[in-house]
Amino acid sequence: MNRLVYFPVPGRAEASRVALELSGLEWEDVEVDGDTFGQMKSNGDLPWNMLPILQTANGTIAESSAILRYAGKFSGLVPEDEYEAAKADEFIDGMGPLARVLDTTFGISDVEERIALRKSLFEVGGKGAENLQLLENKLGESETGWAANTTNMSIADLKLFTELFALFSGNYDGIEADVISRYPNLMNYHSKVANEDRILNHYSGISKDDIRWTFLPGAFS
Ligand SMILES: N[C@@H](CCC(=O)N[C@@H](CS)C(=O)NCC(=O)O)C(=O)O
Repeated sequence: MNRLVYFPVPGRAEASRVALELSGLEWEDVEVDGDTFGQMKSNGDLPWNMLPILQTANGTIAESSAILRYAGKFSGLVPEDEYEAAKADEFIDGMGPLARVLDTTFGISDVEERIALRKSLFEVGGKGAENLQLLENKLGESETGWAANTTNMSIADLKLFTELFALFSGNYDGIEADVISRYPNLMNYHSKVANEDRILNHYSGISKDDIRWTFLPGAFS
């Protein structure tokens, strides 16, 4: 049995959760709190001292993108064409700055200061806005509409869809959902992925009050 261990939020594990669900592998979604994380760390259970990890029969895989690539192979979401597979990998690795965009804000305990910094990140000239514009341009250049211009949906789409839109779930104070409406290609992309059969089915039990509401069709319209 595979065990995906992470905190009880979409974050860096959600793309792998979706890939595992589509893979046909037996797996368990193990959601832990900070105390359990601390114990796992001191027990030496975390290869790079961070979550997520995937515990498999062969051993533990760390790093969210490595887990996604592994699960993606079982779910048919790694392109068979080597060039397309490399472009999907490029996209995943290129998303690093977006994944880290809020890092400087987590340590700020003053709520107003934290909110002000987060808002500024997504205003013109901010790092967040720069990242969104880069993604907006990349989606505009994609002939297939998939993130890495692959023939079919790939692991790059799982990563982009889950990590980008989860930023606007309300889980991070100061980041407002209406920011997304400034980016028409991101809006179209949201609709394309949210309405893709496997994604639609995966989130069919999710309500609008759930932290995963950002993955539902029409979430940002
Ligand atoms: N590059 C790693 C980053 C993982 C990461 O930043 N994990 C965070 C949670 S999102 C963590 O474990 N934080 C706890 C800590 O650093 O003490 C990945 O993509 O898996």
